[in-house]
Amino acid sequence: MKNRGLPKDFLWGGAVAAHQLEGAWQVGGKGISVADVMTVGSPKSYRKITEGVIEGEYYPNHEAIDFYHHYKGDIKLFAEMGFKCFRTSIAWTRIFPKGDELAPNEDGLKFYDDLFDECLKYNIEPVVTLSHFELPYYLVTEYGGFRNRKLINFFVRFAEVCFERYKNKVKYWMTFNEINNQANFNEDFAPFTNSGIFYKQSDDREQIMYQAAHYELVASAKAVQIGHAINPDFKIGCMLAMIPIYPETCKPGDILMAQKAMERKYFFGDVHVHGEYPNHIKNYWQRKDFKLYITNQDLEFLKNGTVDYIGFSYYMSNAIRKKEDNESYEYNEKTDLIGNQYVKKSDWGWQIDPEGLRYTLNWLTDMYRLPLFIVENGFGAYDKVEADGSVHDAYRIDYLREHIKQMKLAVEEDGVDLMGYTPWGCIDLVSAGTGEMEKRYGFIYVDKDNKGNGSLKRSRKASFAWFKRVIESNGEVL
Ligand code: P53
Repeated sequence: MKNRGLPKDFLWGGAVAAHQLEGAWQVGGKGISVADVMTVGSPKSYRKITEGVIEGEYYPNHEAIDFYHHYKGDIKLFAEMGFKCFRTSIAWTRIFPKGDELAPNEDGLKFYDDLFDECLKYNIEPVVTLSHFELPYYLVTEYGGFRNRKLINFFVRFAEVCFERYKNKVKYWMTFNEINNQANFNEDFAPFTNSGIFYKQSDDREQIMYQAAHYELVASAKAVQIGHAINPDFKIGCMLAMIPIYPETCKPGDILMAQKAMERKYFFGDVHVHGEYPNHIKNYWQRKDFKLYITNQDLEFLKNGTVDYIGFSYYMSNAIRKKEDNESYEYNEKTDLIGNQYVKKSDWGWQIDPEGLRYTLNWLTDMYRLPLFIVENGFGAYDKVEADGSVHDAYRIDYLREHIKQMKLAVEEDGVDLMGYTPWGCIDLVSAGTGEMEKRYGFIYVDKDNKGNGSLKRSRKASFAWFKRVIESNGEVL
């Protein structure tokens, strides 16, 4: 017999991040964030990170889709789709423009009051990420980003101000978006967006990454404790980028290699959930002779600030093989991942793997036994606007349908405890990885191109009506 469907109170919605849609980069006293110094890239190249805002460069996040001035109309469209929740982030630089101030910026706080009120008007529950790739740039230039222990308290102050201010409007929180991206320390994007770290030639990148991650994990744990004290009903989660790494074959070396690569990428979850570092990572640090600044008090904070749920993004899966000479199962994310011949890729090379979502939901449940929340999933694709203005995004519907099917199987057959599902970029926005507008995820089309031209006009894509039916039927009509 088939089990019941998704829970009645399942949180269907959509997800975005402040810097990718708000624009208004200098309105209301907002400071410059790390996203404000990144230019536009392409499907094959990351964005350039400039030293400050340089004249003549194009910075797509400065205006983005100007959600700051369009949010009322946009939320009305979300309500029309039947959203039960809306995931966004609070731009740190609206609240603390430089990051080290003692008092917050009232204009910024007021903006989010209005935004959350607008959601609540339609019974849309705000789901809020505190740090989503938008650290104050001043903390990078003056403090070195999360290389610096002082950042712990700057973040905690920011978190506390938000918890206190919105304690009656927001129940669901997450601390650091995709905290584990920075495990890929050999490239420059994740260290900068996660932690405001700009590596110098002489840096030991890996050691610095573990140190920054530690400070963030402590900052997260402190915030969780403070949040629960402010409102015991708060649900505060971590946020992981889940890209499972499969073994290429059943060769024992490949299996173990995949396991080791997974450990390197996902130990962050162990610390968030169990409040302590797993032995494999402590032993690894020892073997590498890393000198990390970790105090006993830090460890106590970690222990007492464990999360209530696991929020995660899922877009794709990866694979790995053990190379003959890799006796110690070293892992370099930048160079070691290999293609999977059994799955197709998006135009950006992301491997499409719906069953991988079910695998991920089970893996996280087996590891952590906490409620899960899929806070990002979706298909970045080029859309074509027809002469009559419509967008037939059947490919996006296909991607989402196949993933939702697997998500349902995980709940109904495997018994996974799942809180909700918020597809990424429910309205077209600036891509985090490439800065493009034309890598689109939305149910709502926004007229703007990669160079910044366009009317910013919003229109419904075919997937809009489709997703509305999905929500209406609680996932039964796909
Ligand atoms: P974009 C890499 C891999 C998986 C998720 O990404 C990632 C990234 C970073 O690019 O980021 C998350 O816009 C992130 C969002 C981001 C979204 O996935 O590069 O939380 O901010 O926009 C999609 O296509």
